[in-house]
Amino acid sequence: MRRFLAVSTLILVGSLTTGTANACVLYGEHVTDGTLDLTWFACYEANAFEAYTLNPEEDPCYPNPGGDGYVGKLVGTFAGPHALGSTLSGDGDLGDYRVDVWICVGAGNAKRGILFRSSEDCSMGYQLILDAGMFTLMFRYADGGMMPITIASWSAGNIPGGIPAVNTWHKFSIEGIGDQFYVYWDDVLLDGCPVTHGEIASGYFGLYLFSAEPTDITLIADDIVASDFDPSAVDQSTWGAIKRMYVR
Ligand SMILES: [Ca+2]
Repeated sequence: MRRFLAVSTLILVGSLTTGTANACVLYGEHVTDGTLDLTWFACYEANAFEAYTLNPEEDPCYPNPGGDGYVGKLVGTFAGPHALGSTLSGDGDLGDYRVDVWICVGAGNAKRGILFRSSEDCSMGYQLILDAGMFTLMFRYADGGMMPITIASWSAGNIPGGIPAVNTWHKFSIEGIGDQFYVYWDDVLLDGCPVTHGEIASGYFGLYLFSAEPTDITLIADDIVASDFDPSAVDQSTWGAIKRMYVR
């Protein structure tokens, strides 16, 4: 019996480590051939997500992880008292899903990150944000008020790989299953996950950019993938425990 269980566990973990047996890509943005693959919309006037080609001579974010040179650029325009940029894609009915986004973290001059289960006007939803100084990662909840509320945060030694260097690419990921949130940095599950929070059940995914400085700012991102999965393949109550077995 014990041997049977061990073999079953191996098969189960094996099927998960191969990655996508139970996952289905819902939306993918790779800026294929230099044009946007998805429809993106702005939360605020003058914000736009646009296709952009990295210049090997001038762009500090070159090369991008996908290697094609084609990325997306979000511009945050200063409109006093701050510069803000947000863009969304997907569907407002998306509930249990995962989003993975590669972001060039920039020069430490702005908050940059991703939106999850966002409302159409970006006033409500969840966020994974790298702070402007790049010392802190924050999982936040926007409740419609002026300031998003930090639910969990990770600083310095608690960020896998440590404080990121300027203009390096990192993978931001959030997976929400009901009120359970698994937050990943470069595919590493962050300490304290899953985080339990039950305020928002569904919404769009997107990008977030903010600076208190009076200057225009940009966010460069690529390979934005939203995926669904079939939790019936594993017992719901042990889904997190099994996933942690194969997380690096
Ligand atoms: Ca690309």
